Amino acid sequence: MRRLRRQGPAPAVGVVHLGLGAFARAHLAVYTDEVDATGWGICGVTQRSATVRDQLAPQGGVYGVLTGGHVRIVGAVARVLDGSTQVAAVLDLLADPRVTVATLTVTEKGYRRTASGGLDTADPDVRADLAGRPPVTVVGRLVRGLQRRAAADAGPLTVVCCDNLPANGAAVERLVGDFCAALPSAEGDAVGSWIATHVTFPSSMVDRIVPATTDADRAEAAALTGVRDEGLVVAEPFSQWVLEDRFAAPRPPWERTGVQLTDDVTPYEVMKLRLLNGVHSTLAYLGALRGHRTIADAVADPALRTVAEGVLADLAPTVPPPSGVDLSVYGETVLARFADPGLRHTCVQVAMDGTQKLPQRLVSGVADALAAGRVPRYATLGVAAWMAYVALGRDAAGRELPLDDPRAADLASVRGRTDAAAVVDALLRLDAVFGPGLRDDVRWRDALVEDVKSLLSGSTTP
Ligand code: CS2
Repeated sequence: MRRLRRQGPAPAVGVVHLGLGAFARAHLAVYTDEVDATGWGICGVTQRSATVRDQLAPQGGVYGVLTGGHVRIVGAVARVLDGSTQVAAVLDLLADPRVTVATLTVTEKGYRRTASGGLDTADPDVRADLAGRPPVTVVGRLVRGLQRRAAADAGPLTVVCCDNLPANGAAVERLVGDFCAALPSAEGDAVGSWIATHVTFPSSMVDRIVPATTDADRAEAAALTGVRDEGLVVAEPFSQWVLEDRFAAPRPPWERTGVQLTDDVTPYEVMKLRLLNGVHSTLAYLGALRGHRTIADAVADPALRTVAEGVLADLAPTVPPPSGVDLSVYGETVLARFADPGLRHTCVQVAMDGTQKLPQRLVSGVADALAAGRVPRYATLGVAAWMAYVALGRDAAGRELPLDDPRAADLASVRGRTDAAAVVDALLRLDAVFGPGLRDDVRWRDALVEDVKSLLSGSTTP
């Protein structure tokens, strides 16, 4: 079968994107593709492996997005660089005056943050980037690229974080500042003050469910289009992007393609992280423990649907609703999206990187509820399910559950343990996940121990 290929010229590159995973291809690139302008092509940079470059380069960057039996061909990715071997080209692009926006989807763990949200300067990759090798980390790449941009006097640029972190723009701005501060002082001061006057970091809330692409998806798309597409991504019909309107330089006119520009993204971010992602993670851990393969299977299980509704009810009072949004309608929509049987989003995919996800998805909402005087029973069960997933490492049928987490070494001591109190106390000590206030809340700790105990004893019905 013929391979999908670009017809005609690629758009000129105006956006550089770090972390060209499936999500960015189904979200940012689709919005950008709809912008009717030729100057807003994306140069996508793969962050850790060359696979996406190897899939897309022979197709001229063109790929399809499979949604509910329909394939949409996307041409916005004009060029793809392999971040592991083409670092100099990435830095040159960040210093190119025609590039005025840098977007990021490197996942939570890509930022190398400490428990308090600063740059982890003890991380070996961060240290090596600071010492001056061709940078590997996203923050190292940004700062080294911006140093070149300052030297080239190439003008202002906007950095748009599109990862699921609270106040994601401010979070990246802080990390960039920390990197500059850790450089030799004259060098760090020079780039730091250039960034302060030439670069902005608007926050954004991004939302689209994009499961990993399977061979079956590629076969389905090929049957629909008659061409082979190695870069195919799969996505649900829903898509949302709320973006803080704080750009330092020209940007694609995304508002024409449905992006909501706003002065304050915070209420949207908190709502999405807690009411969508918090419920997603809860379903992922409990679903995996009960032997469900996908999130759709999990939410179709009446016991787990009750839990999902309970998490929504627990966390909604901790969310200041964005203007005009009814949180109960939002929650129902979220559950309907999870129930989409066509998505085949696996529980173990969502379960990955729990230490990076739990704080903003479940723990911060639990802390707010406790501060308001109540123990949020279902959100607590979500946290307990993560603990049981880590400790048990097996589902109800005895099948192994993968522990895919950058802090897997810190979790190893509880793997295989059956004493609920010991598991809870060991995991509560992880600063990166739980703050001291929570750890010392006896009511909450007791509720967790009770839930973990029943999950460890094989009772997966809450
Ligand atoms: C999911 C998200 O994998 C996960 O952790 O919760 O990727 C989720 O699908 C997206 O945030 C939806 O916008």
